[in-house]
Amino acid sequence: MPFKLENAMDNLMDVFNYYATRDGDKFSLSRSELKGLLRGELCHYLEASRDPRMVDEIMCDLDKNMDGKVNFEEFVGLVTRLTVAMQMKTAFTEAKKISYSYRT
Ligand SMILES: [Ca+2]
Repeated sequence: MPFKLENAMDNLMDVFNYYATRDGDKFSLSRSELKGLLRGELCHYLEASRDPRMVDEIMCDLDKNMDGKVNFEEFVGLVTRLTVAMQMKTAFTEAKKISYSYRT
């Protein structure tokens, strides 16, 4: 039986490690590593990931300890917020479908 949540956690760590080990410090994402991760992994869920000007803004937003890098904890904050937003969007879409089906 697959353990979906554990698999999701493993995937989260794998994705972070894949991009974080591209240059220097393997425990955090530099600006260019974050840019690669946003473009490579979040282009459908985060429209701003396609706009190079937004990378700096996203970086500043994520970099809570203000060291100019995004560590795993800061990265997970982004994933958490996006996951909640996607869940809410899905729930809203489903509610609209139900509401529409009552009207017809
Ligand atoms: Ca940081």
